[in-house]
Amino acid sequence: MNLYRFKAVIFGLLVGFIIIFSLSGPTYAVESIKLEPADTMDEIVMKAVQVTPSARQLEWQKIEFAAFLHFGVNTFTNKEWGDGAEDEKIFNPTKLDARQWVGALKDAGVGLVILTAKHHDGFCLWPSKYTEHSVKNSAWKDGKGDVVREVADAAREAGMKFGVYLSPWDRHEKTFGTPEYNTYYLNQLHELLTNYGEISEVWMDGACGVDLDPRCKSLKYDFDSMFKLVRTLAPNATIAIYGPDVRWVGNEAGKGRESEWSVVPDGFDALAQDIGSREKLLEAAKAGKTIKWYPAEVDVSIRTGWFYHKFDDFAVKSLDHLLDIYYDSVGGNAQLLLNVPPDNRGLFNAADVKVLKQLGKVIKETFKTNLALGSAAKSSSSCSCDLVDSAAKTTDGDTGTYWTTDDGVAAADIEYDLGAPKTFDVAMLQEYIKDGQRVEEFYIDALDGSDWKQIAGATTIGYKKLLRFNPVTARKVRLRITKSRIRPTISEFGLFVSKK
Ligand code: FUL
Repeated sequence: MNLYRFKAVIFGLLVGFIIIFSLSGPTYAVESIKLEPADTMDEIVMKAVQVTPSARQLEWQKIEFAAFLHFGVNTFTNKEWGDGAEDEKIFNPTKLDARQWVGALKDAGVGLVILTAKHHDGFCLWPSKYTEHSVKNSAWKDGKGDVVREVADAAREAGMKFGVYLSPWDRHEKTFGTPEYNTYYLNQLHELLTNYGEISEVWMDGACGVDLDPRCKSLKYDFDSMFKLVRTLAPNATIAIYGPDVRWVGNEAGKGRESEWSVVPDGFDALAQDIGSREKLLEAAKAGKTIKWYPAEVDVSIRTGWFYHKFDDFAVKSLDHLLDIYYDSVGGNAQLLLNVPPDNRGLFNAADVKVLKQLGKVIKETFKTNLALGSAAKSSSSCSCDLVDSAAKTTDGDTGTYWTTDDGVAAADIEYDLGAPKTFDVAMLQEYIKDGQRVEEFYIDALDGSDWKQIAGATTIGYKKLLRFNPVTARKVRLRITKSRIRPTISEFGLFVSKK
C-alpha cells in the first residue's frame, strides 16, 4: 500500500469512527452529578440532563404496576403496628393460598409482588435462624410453614417478579438500637437473598415511632453494609425508600405530583410539591448539592389500613378510585405499588378480588388499541444525527427508538395524521429516559376544521404520562412541546379510548 492509500484508509477509519461515536448517543450519562454554587442555569440544566437511570432503575420503571402484601401477626391482632410481644401461636392462616393472591394480582396487571417478610413487630414470615419470633413457632402448619417461600414460588410460577419488605425497625429484637442489630439485620437479609430465588426489590421502610420505642432515638443503621449486601447477592434488585434506587412519593393516598421529576437533589423535602424544577435545582446548586436519578413510587392500600381488618371490608376502594390512582401514578412518571392485604384465613377477600379483576380489564382494554400507532408524523425540527425526520419513531410502537431535536432546540412540534377522523379520550406520551428527563411543558392540539384546538397539556412526561380528557374526534393531532431541557425526546405517542 502506498503512503497516499494508507493515509486515505486511516482517514476513512477515523471518519467512520466519529460517525459511529456520534450516532451512539450521549457518552456523558451519569447516575448522579454535583452542582456547584457558581453554576449558571444553563450549566445546571446541562448537568441535569446528563443524569440518567441505572439499568436496574430502568427495568424497575418498566414494571409500572407492583403490589404490596401486608400480612403477619397484625392480621390476627387487628393492629397496624404490632409491639413485638405477640404470641407466635396466634399466626394461623388455615386456608393460606398464595396462588389465589398472585392470581388476583396478575388479573389486575401487576408485574412485581412485594411481601412484608418482616414488619415493625419483628415477626418473620419465614423460619429465620436468628429469632424465635417467626412462623416456626406458630400454629400454622405446626411451625413447618414458610410464607416467603409460598409467595416467591407462586409469583415466579405466574411470571411475576418477587420482592421483600424487611422492616429495619424491629420492636421484638433485643439488640435493636445497638450496633449488633446491624449484624442481625444483615443475617436476615442474607437469608432472604439466598434462599428464595431472584429478589427484585428490597423495601427498607423508614418508619420508627420514637413515642412507642425510645430506641429509635439512638438509631444508627449501617446502610453501607446493607446496600452492599443487596448489590452483591441481588445485583438487579432495586433498594427502595431508605435505599438509593426508588423514592417514596411523599404520601400514602395514591397521589403523584403535577410535575414528577426523576432527577432530584440530595436532601429534598419528600413532602414538598416541587422537588425537581429549575428553581429547586438552582437552590441545590447554591448549596453545592448532588443531583441523582431517583424515581418515585406511589404506595397506597386498596383499603384504609395496610393490614387486613374486618371493618375495612366496606372500605375497599372503588374501580373509579383505583383508576384515578393508576392514571396519577403510572400515568405520572411513577410506579404504582398497590397494597392488597390477605385476611386471617390467608386469602384475599372477595371484594378485593372483584375490583382487581375489573381494574385489570379496564386497563387492558383501554390500552389494547393505540389509534396513533403507525400514523404518519412530521416534526418542526428533528435531530441532524438522523438523516431524515425521525418523528415517525414516536408512533412505531417501539420504546427503544425515539425522536429528538438538536441541542438548543428546546421547543418543537410533531404533527400526526391518523389517516381518518378518529375519536379518543386518552393520550400517552413517553420520553426516552435513557437520555434523561427533559420535557418541562407540552400541549396536545386537535385540528378542528382549519383551527388547532388545545385539548390537553401538562408539564413533565418522564417514563410515561397519561392524560384524560373529554372525547375528541379528529384526523390530525399535534404534540406541541413548548419547554424542555436542552432538547426534548419522545419515544412513544399514543391515543386511546377509555373503556370505563
Ligand atoms: C409505613 C409503615 O409504618 C406502614 O405500616 C406500612 O408498612 C407502610 C407501607 O410504610 O412506613
